[in-house]
Amino acid sequence: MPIKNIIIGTLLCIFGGTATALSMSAPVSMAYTVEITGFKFVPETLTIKLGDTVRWVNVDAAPHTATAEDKSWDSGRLNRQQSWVLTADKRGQFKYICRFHPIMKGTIIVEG
Ligand SMILES: [Cu+2]
Repeated sequence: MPIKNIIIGTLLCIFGGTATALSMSAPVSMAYTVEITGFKFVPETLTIKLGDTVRWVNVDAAPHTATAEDKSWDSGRLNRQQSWVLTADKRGQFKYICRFHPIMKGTIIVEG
């Protein structure tokens, strides 16, 4: 094998490795799902990071909402098979309810 090819091969390995390391350390946002089923939010408590998204999907026949107790966000009415996505842009612990059935409670914890 000519020496030139060996050098190019080595360089590709070095840059390939660097690219992998960079992509592993770059922030990756995660997408979570909360299923609304049986008049419950599942999971009831979800811990995520800033920039992550949460999708509420209503699989019940009854309509529901996901509404922050402090009213900072509200899915509005979600009929069966409808969903709504929230992007976490603030740290903290956010309790939420269903406006139609306030006994339904959930918590989203956003860490930095
Ligand atoms: Cu409800």
